[in-house]
Amino acid sequence: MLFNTFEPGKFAFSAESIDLCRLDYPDKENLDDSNFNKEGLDFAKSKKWGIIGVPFDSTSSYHHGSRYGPTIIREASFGFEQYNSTFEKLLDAEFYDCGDLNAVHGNCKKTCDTLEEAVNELIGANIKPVIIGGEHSVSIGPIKALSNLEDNKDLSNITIIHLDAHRDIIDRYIGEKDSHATIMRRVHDLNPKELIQIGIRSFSKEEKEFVEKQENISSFLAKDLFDSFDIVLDKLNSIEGKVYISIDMDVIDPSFAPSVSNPTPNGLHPSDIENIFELLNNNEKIDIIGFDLVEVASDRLGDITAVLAAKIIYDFLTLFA
Ligand SMILES: [Mn+2]
Repeated sequence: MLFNTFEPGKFAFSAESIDLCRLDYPDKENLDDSNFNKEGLDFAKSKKWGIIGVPFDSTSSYHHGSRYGPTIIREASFGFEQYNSTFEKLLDAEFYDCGDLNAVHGNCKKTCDTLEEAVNELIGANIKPVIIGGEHSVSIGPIKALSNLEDNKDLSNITIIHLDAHRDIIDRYIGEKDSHATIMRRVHDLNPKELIQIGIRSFSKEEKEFVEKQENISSFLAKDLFDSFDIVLDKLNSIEGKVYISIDMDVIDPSFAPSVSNPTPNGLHPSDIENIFELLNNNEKIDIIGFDLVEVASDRLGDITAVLAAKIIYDFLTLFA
């Protein structure tokens, strides 16, 4: 990189290059893909993060355009200072931007399988995934990759924190099992320790009934959080162990984040996300092992939803990288 230039193609403040060969594999020649992380390296404690953009929006049911999310969010990241004044901390940790996945447009399954393989490569280098969508269906890629590291090959030791206006937990959407509207059902199929849904305000009767029957789903409706956000913070403070966070940007109120695939009125305030991050950062009983932010749908540089999405990723990396 030339002095006094910048690379808008990568997330601001990311390391200049990623050389997987030089990262600390324990013994690259003798890796058993399924369990090498249990020996030598404690993946859950790793502070290394790698960004993968996923420009895919083929199953979006309303506004298209989330395929441009990775591009406009990265561009927006250059609006921030390296000193994060929200948390009074420099974003000076080394993290990587690996670029965008080669999405297979029109094929959700192939795209998610490709992403799972890409995340496996990151995990192999002890790097945790930060996924920038793209539509919400892509979350299954990193979540499957992480579940395969577990003894049971499922999520029984992993808590999923899901911020969204929608439950996304119907079994099939217009007949399709793999869709941005079914993603949390596919996650639930992997037997999470707990699925914590926050900011919910749009769902079918069938989804409501399904959730009520499950012992491992906790639900916080947006309307219940307007009186007291502390109920969700108390819940997050009580969790232990490994945690994956998935943020659908439509969890935020459309007055702050209008450019999403399915805008839904009466949502969260941007500072609610800051408060959640701060609380999770103070919870010493948890290890965050993966993060995604999805559903920003706009092709316009400087879009305010992209700016807010970039701020959320910037905050996340400031605290957890
Ligand atoms: Mn949603």
